[in-house]
Parts: sequence; C-alpha cells; structure tokens
Amino acid sequence: MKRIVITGAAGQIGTELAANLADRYGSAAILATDVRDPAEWQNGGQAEQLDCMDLEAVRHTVVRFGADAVFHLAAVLSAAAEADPLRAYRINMNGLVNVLHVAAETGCRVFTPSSIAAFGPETPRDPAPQSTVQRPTTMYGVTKVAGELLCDYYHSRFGVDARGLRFPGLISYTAPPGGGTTDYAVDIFRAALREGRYTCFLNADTRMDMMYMPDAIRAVIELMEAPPDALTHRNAYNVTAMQFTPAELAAEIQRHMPAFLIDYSPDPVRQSIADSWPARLDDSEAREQWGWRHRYELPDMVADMFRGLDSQTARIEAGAAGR
Ligand code: VAH
Repeated sequence: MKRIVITGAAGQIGTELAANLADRYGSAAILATDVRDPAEWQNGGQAEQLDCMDLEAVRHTVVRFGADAVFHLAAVLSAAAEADPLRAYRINMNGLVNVLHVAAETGCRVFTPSSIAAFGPETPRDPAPQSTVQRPTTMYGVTKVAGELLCDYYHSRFGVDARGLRFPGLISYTAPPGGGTTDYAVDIFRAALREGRYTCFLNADTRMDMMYMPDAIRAVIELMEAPPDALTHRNAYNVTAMQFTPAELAAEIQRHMPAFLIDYSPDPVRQSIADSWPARLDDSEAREQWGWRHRYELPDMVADMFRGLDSQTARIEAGAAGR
C-alpha cells in the first residue's frame, strides 16, 4: 500500500488509525476524510471533507489522491442506529457499496470493520465460531452482516481485495466513541476522573468481548499487510482480546482510584443489544492464518487508559494556560 484514503477518520477508530498509518507510511501517503468539516477534527495530517454516501465524491477523492487502499470506517454504531434505523441503513450500506464500487473500478484494496454485532441470539455465545449462524436483531448488526456479504461479493465478482475484522467493543482515550453499546467501557474512565463515580447503562454482570485500541489498530495493519493467499476469509475475521463485566472493570479502576463508586441504571435498548451479542469470539483462524496476537489484558489496559487520559488532561491544561 502506498497511498491510503480513510473514511470516517474523525471517529473512534479513524482518529488513531490515521495517526498510526501516517507514522508507518508517511503523512504524505495518508488522506483522512470525514463527513464532518476537518476544521472540527483534523490533527496535523492531510484532511478533507468527504460524504461517502456520494459515489461521485468517493470516486473523485480516490482517483485524485491516487489511492491504492481505502480504509472505510464511516458508519453509525449500534445504539445510534436503533435511534434512527433508516439513516443507519443508508449510511452503513450506501457508503460501503460506493467504496467497493470505486475499488472495483480502480483496483484499490479495501478494509472495513465488522463487529460482534454481526451475530445474534442464535449464535453460540462463548465462544462464537468464525463461521456460524449470523441473525443479528439490531439494524447495526444487519448492516454488518450485509456488509460482510457485500465485501465477499465484490471480492469474488470483481476481484476487489476486500478485508475485514469482526471487532469486539473497542476502548480508547484519544477520541470519544459515538453511539455504541460498549461505550460504557470508555465513558467510565472520564467519569471516574471528573466525578469519582459512574452510572453504568448496563447491568453489573453483562460480560462483553473487548479490545484495547492499540491492539485493534495493529490487527488492522497486520491484516492489510498480510499476503492475500494467506487469507481464507475476506469479511471478516473474528479477533478478540479480553472479556469483562462492568463490575470487573470497576474493580480494576478501584485499584487505581479506591474511592471510585459505580451504580447501575440499565438502558433497556442498550441492555438488549448487549444481551444479543456473543460473550467471546473464537479468533483461532486469525491467529493461525496471519499471526494475530492480542497484547493488552484488563489490568494493563486500565493502567494505560489512566496514563493516556492524565497526559491528555495535562496537554489541555497546558494549552489553556498558554504554556
Ligand atoms: C458498538 N462499539 O457498541 C461498537 C461495536 C462491538 C460494539 O461495534 O456499537
């Protein structure tokens, strides 16, 4: 890969992926795009506004930049999709088909994430196999399953080198998540530092599959750099790292902040979404076929989240003081 366009670059994954790809390939090789005005989000590299719902705009951006790879991240996440299913369907499906269609025209390699949300209540929960029944009960999950099939179709019908990963909940401190069900595991850290307490929108014993963002970014890059003939799946490989409940996360936070308090006020919509997802993915094929290995477990993720948020706060305060 020599010239990369990222869509949804202002989002939770996109923010860190853009920085990591610029470090790895050089900032001149990366064009970060998002439907939002770059003035609101860009942080140094090349950035443009792009609505991936506009096929001509996607084609023009990819061709003008001379891209040989597109990392398509623009999507509406699970809880936000339940609030406006029609908008989520249109963005998640039309955005992806536009990227795949342009990739078929230009020969671009394509990455797009799938999710544990691509599974539903009939899927074996622990673990969910690589190949199994996929009957999600959320609009986000429907678009993830359909997206997986769309990528496989463009690969088999038009030869598009499409690749994907089924991510668990992703935890990071760089960019706030937007509209996900696993977002409690991100919000809890900022609430702990700001107020010393957090009201969780899921039950204390809701066990979910999770991954720290540095592991997720490395998985994307390792998959996209893997030799194509090593891959028996295109969209998408199961990848996982750790599983925990809100109560277990709170206990780990209390090892750093003994006075931290948590209480629970389950949101029926997000609780039902969480209950429909597997508790753990079987990622043995990713480990065997392209060497996937996670590095962060719960204790080291929590420690690094506090390190990251502390340094982020220090930079904000230094900026405010004009230092
Ligand atoms: C969500 N963070 O909660 C996303 C993710 C597995 C969850 O897809 O919707």
